Amino acid sequence: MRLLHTADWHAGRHLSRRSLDEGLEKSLGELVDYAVREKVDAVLLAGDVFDGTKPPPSSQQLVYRTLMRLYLEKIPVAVIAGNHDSVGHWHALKPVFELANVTIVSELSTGSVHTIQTRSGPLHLASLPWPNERLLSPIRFEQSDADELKLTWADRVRRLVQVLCNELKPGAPRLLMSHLMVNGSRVSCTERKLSISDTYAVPSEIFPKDLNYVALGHVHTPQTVAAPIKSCYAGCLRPMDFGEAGEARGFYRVEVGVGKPTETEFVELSPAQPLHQMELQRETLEQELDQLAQRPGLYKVIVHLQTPETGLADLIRKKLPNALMVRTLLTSQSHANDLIAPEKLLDPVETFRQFHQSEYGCAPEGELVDLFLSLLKEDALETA
Ligand SMILES: [Mn+2]
Repeated sequence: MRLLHTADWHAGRHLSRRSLDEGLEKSLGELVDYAVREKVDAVLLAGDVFDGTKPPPSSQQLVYRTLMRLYLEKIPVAVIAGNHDSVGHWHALKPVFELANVTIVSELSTGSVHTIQTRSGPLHLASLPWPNERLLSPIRFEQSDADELKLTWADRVRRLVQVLCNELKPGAPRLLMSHLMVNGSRVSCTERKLSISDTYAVPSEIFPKDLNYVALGHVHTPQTVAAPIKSCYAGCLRPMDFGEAGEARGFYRVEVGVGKPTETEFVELSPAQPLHQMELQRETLEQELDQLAQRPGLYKVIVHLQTPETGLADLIRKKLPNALMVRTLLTSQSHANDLIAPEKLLDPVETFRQFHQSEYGCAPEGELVDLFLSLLKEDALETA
């Protein structure tokens, strides 16, 4: 049986106010084309389908159109909610998408075990969406109340995985899909910091050895997790921040069968909106911008300068409209990262002076300080 394991689409994501959905649309198109061409039996979508709990209508349309294309190609889909998704939103969509052979699991439950009928036979799937504490703590296991109260968050996740996987019947491939942080995974720079901390991490030993595969979402770097059974993070479908520039993005092709070792292959997609971080010298700036403007992608431009220059960001954006972020770095700025003494932060004018000094290598002019003071007064009046 051939599966396509994907996760972390983050539809509706913006980078410096630019929507990244254009690149996502192309990647989703390639994903569906691949599923059709390679005769994939089912698609597993392991959470963070949307970037926020109130996704824009255009992003919703993009996701639903993709799911409908898979339905029209007779490829069943299973979806779980991630920490960025709205549990209620997916719950509301459930009855509609059931008609299109899309199985949605948004809430934590000991009963989230489904048999998905595919062209190559049935597939038994246990689903564990993002186990947030509020949804996890009301779940009861077969223990006395007093014992249950002693269970930590990780204990509860472990118990839930056990209970779910015990429900998986034999005779067909048995899988677990979860949106979860597993200890020791290599993280990217775009996951929410708390959600990848040790507080919300579980050891991979909690996955039962008799499963055929664990399809994971949450961590944005695609990887095979060190675990007793084959477990992978599909990673996000395309780069989402300049810190991820150049990292491989795509999905996993997974071959599973009863009594056979599971085989996985990472399928890399070339991003439609590649992200580039460029460090340029002021002397050759114009010339280099002209060249960059010929290449597709979104840019973060860092310019090395001898002296501060007003209007530089406007000049850069005029020549390279895809420069979403512009930073300047003064050659004399050796003390740029010096920390400002905390007591000085109490005086806003002094803080502003220090900021100007570290950012532009010189003290602000009197006129600029006056302007800063008038803005400060305006703000004080507004917030009073
Ligand atoms: Mn994510």
